[in-house]
Amino acid sequence: MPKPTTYKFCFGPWNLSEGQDPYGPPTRPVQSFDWKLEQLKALGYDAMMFHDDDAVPDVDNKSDAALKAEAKALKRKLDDAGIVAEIVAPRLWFDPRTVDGAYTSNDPKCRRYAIDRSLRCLDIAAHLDCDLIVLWLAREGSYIRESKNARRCFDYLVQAVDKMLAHHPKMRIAIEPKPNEPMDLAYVPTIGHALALAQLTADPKRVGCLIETAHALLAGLDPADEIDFACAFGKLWSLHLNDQNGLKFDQDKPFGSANLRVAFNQVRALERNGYGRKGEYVAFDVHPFRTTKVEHWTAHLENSRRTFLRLVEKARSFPETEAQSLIADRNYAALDQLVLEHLMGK
Ligand code: XUL
Ligand code: MN
Repeated sequence: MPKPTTYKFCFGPWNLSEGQDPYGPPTRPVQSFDWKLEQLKALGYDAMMFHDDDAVPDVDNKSDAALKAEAKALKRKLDDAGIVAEIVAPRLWFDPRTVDGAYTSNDPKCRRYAIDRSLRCLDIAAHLDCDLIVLWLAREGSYIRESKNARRCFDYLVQAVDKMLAHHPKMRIAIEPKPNEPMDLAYVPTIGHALALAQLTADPKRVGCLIETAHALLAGLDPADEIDFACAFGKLWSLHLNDQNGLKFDQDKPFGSANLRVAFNQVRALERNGYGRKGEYVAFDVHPFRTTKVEHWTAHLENSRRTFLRLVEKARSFPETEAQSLIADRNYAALDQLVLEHLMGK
């Protein structure tokens, strides 16, 4: 029996958000990066995840030398705090040049910008001693199907990933699929799409995936099955646990808060695949509610981690022998109830 995994935890500066939504302004004051890093440390987390411009603000207007100096200063700050940079992700959905997609824009100048920006994201990661880039392909899709040639777009996506692979020989790339929002329909909606795309690239070994609970649920899939699928390929390199109440906007709720059983099954899947044993982190891509008061600002992060660890205990104490005999007897009604009783406890 391998030793049980000791999980390591991560979140990003955007997970201490200020409460703005498409219908209203922030409900909490803006906080500095240093404050966010302090909270992360105080909560006992091990790593921080970054967008390129979380690490180097206004990255497009910085010289390579300035980018290096700022990234190295951040690295020193993280080292002093004993915190690791888990991933860096290019923010390819904000700039006007990404309005019609980044790598898949119809405009070649815009596609060029997206690739150049991604290469700079790789540079930032390298300065932070981090070997994993995450691509959330936010605007790679369309609102109007006829507006883009999807066949060509898949080629553009592969070409963009190939440029990144060539730029840095050690860097790995994890694709974070999401089926919709902001686009109506995304070109890479599921882990199956992400891993199939990886096979078309110049170095499939360096292209894997990141699963986000809410994104899998929005695709109508069970996140636990997505985890097992990705792990069958040895390609689950990062993870955004959260929760989602049905097919709505991306809610980024605390882990387990909408469906504890679905959360339990994700933890079981992580446990049976030994997720974390190669140094992978459990990241919570969760947001405070808009209603959250300043004094409760970090509760969703504390709660998500607590729920995760409670569910690890539940996974490890699951009555496996009893479950196996019910499975052998095809008594799935009793198995169903066994799971519920176990989750409800005494
Ligand atoms: C968007 C999302 C992003 C990515 C990082 O839904 O999950 O925060 O995780 O760019
Ligand atoms: Mn995410």
